[in-house]
Parts: sequence; structure tokens; C-alpha cells
Amino acid sequence: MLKTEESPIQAAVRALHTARRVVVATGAGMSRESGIPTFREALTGLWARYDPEELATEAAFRRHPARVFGWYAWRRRLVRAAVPHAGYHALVSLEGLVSELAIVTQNVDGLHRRVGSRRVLELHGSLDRFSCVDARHPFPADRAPEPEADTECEPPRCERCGSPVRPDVVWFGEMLAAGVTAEAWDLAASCRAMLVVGTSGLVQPAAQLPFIARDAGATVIEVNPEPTEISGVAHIVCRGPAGAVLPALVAALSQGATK
Ligand code: BJW
Repeated sequence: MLKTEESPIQAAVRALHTARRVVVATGAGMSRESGIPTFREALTGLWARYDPEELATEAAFRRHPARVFGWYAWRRRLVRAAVPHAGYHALVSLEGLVSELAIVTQNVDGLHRRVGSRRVLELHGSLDRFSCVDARHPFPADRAPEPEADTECEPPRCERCGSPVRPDVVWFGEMLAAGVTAEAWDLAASCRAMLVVGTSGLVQPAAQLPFIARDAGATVIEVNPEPTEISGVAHIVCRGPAGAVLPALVAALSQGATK
């Protein structure tokens, strides 16, 4: 896919220029430059002794509800304070440069929606929503406690069944929502180019998306400062942070720089 004299950005511009449908698949690295740690970075402060993979399970929540609820409250505070970086705004601009664009994100921070990206599919749910652990009855977000300090925090109880309230995210061992998953899989199978930004490609089933796109004939472009499980399947690899690569890519595309 990369012509010998081309830079990865130029090759990516060429692929995006001719693609009718573009999918951007984002992961935790997309928000790193906005101050939100990636999922696999070591935790800090009160949470330093815990492994995120052990906190993000229903079993952990049932065993230690205040610890897990407090961890999510801390993360919600980080997200509220975060300012979406230039890469987020570049993806909004990209909507105006291609015929059709959808963002499929594993992130639960809502930053794509906050900057105004129009078609955003959140595969792993959202920190902004809550439901109870037993029956998944919705719980109003404005009634969820928001501790000021970095601390454990007892979850509220469901008003209908009394079970503890949890964040409406997809934990390990849980199924992704059927509707959003079907839509994401259809998009991956029918896009002509997929930008894969800031994901390690370790978590299933989301990690399948670039493979589906490639098998269906799309050009897969990775944006990540580090090699990942996706690098081998990508036709084009832009090594660098999302906050620098995406604005450069969109600027080059808008100038029609295809050489
Ligand atoms: C930058 C950057 C910069 C840094 N710019 N980039 C098949 C095989 C093996 C295991 C399984 C399997 N199928 C299912 C499983 C089990 C499990 C799984 O995948 N486990 C793996 C760990 C092996 N999957 C599940 O359980 C899923 N459910 C499921 O499959 O249901 C069916 C089923 C049910 C029951 C039994 C069996 C099957 C559900 C997965 C849900 C994942 N949920 C989480 C938590 C969400 C809530 C929360 O945030 O707390 O989602 S886990 C966590 O990982 C979070 C993330 O969305 C997800 C992906 O992480 P991501 O985005 O890739 O982040 P990182 O941190 O890994 O990587 C960051 C990247 O950014 C790095 O590459 C950096 O280099 C890069 N970067 N700075 C650009 N500036």
C-alpha cells in the first residue's frame, strides 16, 4: 500500500481520499494527551495497588462495591477535567472531507461526543450512565455520588430492586450491547478505509474490527506511538501520538496532498 517514495501520512491521505466510507476505531491512547491514562498504564495514588483488569469485572464490584465505584468516580473526575486535544478536533474536521465517517470507540469517556463528532458508537458503554447490577435498571446520573476526594465510595441502591448501582460500562466477561456491536461489525465489513487509533488490540471482540475491515478489502491505517497487535494487519502505520498525527493527516487531506 505504501509506495516507495511516500511517507505514511501521504499514503494514508491517498487511501482516505478515495474511500467513500471511513471508520475510525479508537482506544484509550486517543485520550492519553488529554490527560486520561490508558487502560494498561499503572494506576496512581489510592489505586496504585490495583490492576485495572481486576477492577473492571462484576465479581470485583460485588466483592468490593465501594472500591470499584470509587475508582470510577475518580475516573469521571479526570474525564470532566480533560480537554479534548487537537486530534479530537481533527476527527470532527475529517467528517467534512470524506463522504461518510463513523467512529467506533472502545472508550467510555465520551470525548468524541463532547467535541461534536456526529456518528459515535461506544462499544464498551459510557461513564456517564448508570444501572443496577442485578437487573440493569437505569439509574439517573445526577443522583450518583461524586466524591471530591480520591476515595472509596459506597454505590447508591437501585430505586426499583435495591441492588447496588454500577457504571454502565462493559466489564470483562460481559457481552457487548447487541445493537451497537452489529452496527460496528457492518461498518467494518463495508468501509473502504479504517483508521485504528490508540488501541493495543488486546481486548476482544473489539480487536477483531481491523481484521474484518482488512478481510473485506479496506485499507487499514494504524496511528500509535508503539507497535501493537494491529501493526501486522495494518497496510499503513503512522508511528506517533494521535494529537500530532491526526491533525497532520487531516491538514494534508484538506490540501489534497496526495503525492
Ligand atoms: C497512544 C497514545 C497516543 C498511548 N496516541 N496511541 C478471546 C481470546 C481471549 C480472551 C477473550 C476472547 N474473547 C473474549 C475474551 C475475554 C475478554 C478479553 O478480551 N480479554 C483480553 C484481556 C485477553 N473480553 C471480554 O470479556 C469481552 N466480552 C466478551 O468477549 O463477551 C463474550 C464472552 C462473555 C463471557 C465469556 C466469554 C466470552 C468484554 C470486554 C470489555 C472490555 N472492557 C474494558 C473496560 C471498560 C470499562 C472501563 O474503562 O473501566 O474496556 S477493558 C479495557 O480495555 C477497556 C478498553 O476499552 C479496552 C481496550 O483497551 P485499549 O483501548 O486498547 O487501551 P490499552 O491501554 O490497552 O492500549 C492503549 C494504546 O494506546 C497502546 O497501544 C498505546 O501505545 C497507545 N497510546 N499514547 C495514540 N498519545
